[in-house]
Amino acid sequence: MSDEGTPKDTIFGKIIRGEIPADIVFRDDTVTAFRDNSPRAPVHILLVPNHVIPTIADVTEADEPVLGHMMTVAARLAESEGIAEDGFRLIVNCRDHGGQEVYHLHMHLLGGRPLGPMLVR
Ligand code: DGP
Repeated sequence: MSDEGTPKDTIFGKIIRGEIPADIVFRDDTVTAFRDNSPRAPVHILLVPNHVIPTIADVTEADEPVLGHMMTVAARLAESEGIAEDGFRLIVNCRDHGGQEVYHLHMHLLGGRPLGPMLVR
């Protein structure tokens, strides 16, 4: 099912549909992963479900397969990017206080250097 033209459609929908360019590193029927265009670490990849879920607060039990698959894809990408052994961080920002900019659920995969404390105090 395409989200094109729905109010939920975002820039990530356009990337998933190939309407705007992105450095895509993985794609299957469920998930697309591409490099963040404003990277905060040597490796900064966004993993996005192909179908729009606006935020992690909107998930239901029906989304559990895609959410689990995103974790598996993240682990495999960490290996292929060479950051699995040293370690990495997965982040899902949610809504205003979480700093979410794009309202299409996505998980950040970050690594390639020590990432410091989880949050600035
Ligand atoms: P968040 O704050 O969690 O919603 O993160 C959104 C991220 O998306 C941010 O790190 C920058 C990235 N981003 C925004 N627009 C684009 C785009 O058009 N292409 C790519 N590759 N990344 C984008």
